[in-house]
Amino acid sequence: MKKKNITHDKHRTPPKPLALFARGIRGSDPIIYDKKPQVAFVGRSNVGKSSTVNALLGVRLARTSSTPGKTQEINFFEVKGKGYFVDLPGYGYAKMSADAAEKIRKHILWYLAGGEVKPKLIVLIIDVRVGVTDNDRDLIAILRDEGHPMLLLANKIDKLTKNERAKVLAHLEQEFPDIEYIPFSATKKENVGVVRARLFALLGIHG
Ligand SMILES: Nc1nc2c(ncn2[C@@H]2O[C@H](COP(=O)(O)OP(=O)(O)OP(=O)(O)O)[C@@H](O)[C@H]2O)c(=O)[nH]1
Ligand SMILES: [Mg+2]
Repeated sequence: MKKKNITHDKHRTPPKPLALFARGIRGSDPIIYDKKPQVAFVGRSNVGKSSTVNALLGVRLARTSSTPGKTQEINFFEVKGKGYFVDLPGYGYAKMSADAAEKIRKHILWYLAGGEVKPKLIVLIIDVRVGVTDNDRDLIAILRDEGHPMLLLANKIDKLTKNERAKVLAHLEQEFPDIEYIPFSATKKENVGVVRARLFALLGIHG
């Protein structure tokens, strides 16, 4: 029987992973002053922020759950050593106590609007079955005031019929004529490639 030559493989340096979990933070941390560019994912709880991060990276790094409130920390995922995808906790979860909701709101605003960092882009995600909520509107107003670039992802578009889809998108267009929106599905991968190319370019990753 022919012997397999495994010595060659043993000495090869392993390929660098596309992305890795760098850190989860709950307050100030040196990682936010890192010079590498950041793209942040925000939105109501359960809209699919962590699922979107995973779909874009092509690996299940961010923890997801059908129960709202899964992500508690601000999670930094390093992409190709060039920059970070930042997965934030969700707001607006009805069953959360007022105190807990306020704490999360402050935490999100500290990161997004505290002036400590300026992400290259804030990806605001909505669940198309729920639509834009008042919490989303409040956040959009704050981000607009601070001059943050925003991209709206209309996630879970796979759940809508053709007619519903057209209506939801027309509604977004009407309410936010100045914000770009993209119909999206993290689970069915709709527009994942397009969004990935856009965000990777912002992190300085090409091809
Ligand atoms: N049908 C459908 N379900 C999705 C999609 N994206 C996410 N989900 C589901 O929505 C649920 C919530 O997803 P997560 O990614 O955990 O949501 P999140 O916004 O990170 O939630 P929090 O961390 O609690 O703020 C999970 O059950 C996902 O499988 C999508 O595009 N289509
Ligand atoms: Mg999450």
